[in-house]
Parts: sequence; C-alpha cells; structure tokens
Amino acid sequence: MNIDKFVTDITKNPAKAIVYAVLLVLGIILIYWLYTQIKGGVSAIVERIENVTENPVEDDNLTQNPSWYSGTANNLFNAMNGWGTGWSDIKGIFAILQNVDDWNEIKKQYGTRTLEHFGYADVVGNLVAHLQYELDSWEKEHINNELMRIGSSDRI
Ligand SMILES: [Ca+2]
Repeated sequence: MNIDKFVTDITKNPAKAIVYAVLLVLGIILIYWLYTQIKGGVSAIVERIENVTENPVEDDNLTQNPSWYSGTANNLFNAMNGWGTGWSDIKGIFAILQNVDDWNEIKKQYGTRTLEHFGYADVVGNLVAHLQYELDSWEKEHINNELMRIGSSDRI
C-alpha cells in the first residue's frame, strides 16, 4: 500500500479513519488476550507438577498392597489413553480409595505420562491434568465428590 495515498484517503474520509482506529484497538486487545491465555496455561501446568511433589505419603495409612498402587496408576492410564475414556474403570478405582494417602500414592506412581490421541496433539501431564482432559463435567463432579470424601483438597 502507498502510504501517501493511505494518509490522503483517511484525511478526506474521517469515518474510514475511525474504522481503522477501532480495528487497531480490537487487534491489540485480541493479542493481549491471547498472551494472557498462553501465560495462564503455562503457569497452570507448572503448578500442577509442583502439587504432585508437595504431597508426602504416610505409608502407614495405605490401605492396599504396595503393588496395587503402581498397577492402579497403569490401569488409570490405560483407561484414558487413546480413543474414548474407560469411565466405569476410573469410577471403580476411586470407589476403592479410603484416604488421601491412597490417592497421593497413586498420583506419585502415575508421575508424568503422555496420553496419545491419534489425530490430535499428545497430552503430557500428571494424573490430575489427564483426568481434567478426559472427563466431562458430570464425571468431574463425581470424582471431586470422591476426593472430598477421602479428605483431598485436589479437584479435577
Ligand atoms: Ca482418551
């Protein structure tokens, strides 16, 4: 675009100048909004990873055999990985949990894994992040009620 022609054009036509000004302001607002969304997403992931390391497990409180926790972490992963979600498997596992240490030990065993979604980006995250990604709002509410029952402050 010829700058001189552009300046002459908007000087002759103030309405056009107002339209350009409004578009410029909207553009700046959109860029700022995108920036806050990306920044918020990054800090949320870091926060979740820190939460996992901040939950110490009282071994004396564990109600299942030690091998059950790593097996259950694998079962939860398998229920979520790939197409669809094995909701009945996930629901059944949460019904077994009796206290916050049972839950924290599963989170510890789960660590950080990668969910493969064919045709979509893979999802790297911990157990809480993966449940948030996989479950619908009704399922999340059910899991949050279970987390409250066992005395965990985690929410999906
Ligand atoms: Ca899935």
